[in-house]
This record gives sequence, C-alpha cells and structure tokens, in this order.
Amino acid sequence: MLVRLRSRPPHMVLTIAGLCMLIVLVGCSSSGGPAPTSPSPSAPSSASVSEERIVIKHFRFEPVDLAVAPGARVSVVNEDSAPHTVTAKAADAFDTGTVKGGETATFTAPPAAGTYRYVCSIHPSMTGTLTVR
Ligand SMILES: [Cu+2]
Repeated sequence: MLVRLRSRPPHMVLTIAGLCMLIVLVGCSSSGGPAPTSPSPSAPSSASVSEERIVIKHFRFEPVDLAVAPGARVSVVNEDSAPHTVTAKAADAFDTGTVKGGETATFTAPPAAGTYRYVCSIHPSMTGTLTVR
C-alpha cells in the first residue's frame, strides 16, 4: 500500500521525460544561435593598420632602417638574452621600455611623417632608424 502511494502515476513520468526533451532541444538551438560573432572584439580597427617588426639579434636592430606607415604598430622581438630597448632620440616619439631577453614588446609609430632615430638606452651603441611615411 505504501509503495503504491509513493510511485508516480505513468502520465507524470511522461511529462517529466517530455520536459527533459524540451530542455535538451532548447539547449541545442540556443547554443547554435549566437555563434557567428566577431572573434576579436579587442581589435576593432587594427585590420587597416599594418603590422611591422624589428628583431634585435646580436646587439643589432634588424632591419636597421625600417619604414612604416603613420601610427603603425611595431613589434620588437628581442632574440638576445640581454635586455634591450627601442627608444626614440626625439623625446616621447616612442619607447618600448626594457624588453627582456626572449620577449616581445610593441610600440606605436608616430603619426607624423619623418625620420626618427632611436637607440637602445641600455646599450647606446645600438642605433636604428624608423622612417614614417
Ligand atoms: Cu640593448
């Protein structure tokens, strides 16, 4: 008698099963819905800006004279074990700060066209030129 009272009626079980099906279906349709969105919201307008790169190797900048577009993002890859910087001689033009050995930094090229000489502030004999045009 007690067991019969506790057991659920058959229509109740069917309702629960149907509810589970509904949850699965809703879950499937909602996960497929908002999928095709922009993959990188952190870079909205960087596609039009060219990516340039200076490699530091054996205490030398490569290339020693790099021409970039105004406002270009320039990556500085330090392949030495020693730390280096890319520091413009013109105040505030650009400066990576210290880039540790094996690390990469980026800076933004000046918006104004011109020739910008730069040095490694740690090793002043290391010099290079960034041409903006
Ligand atoms: Cu250096």
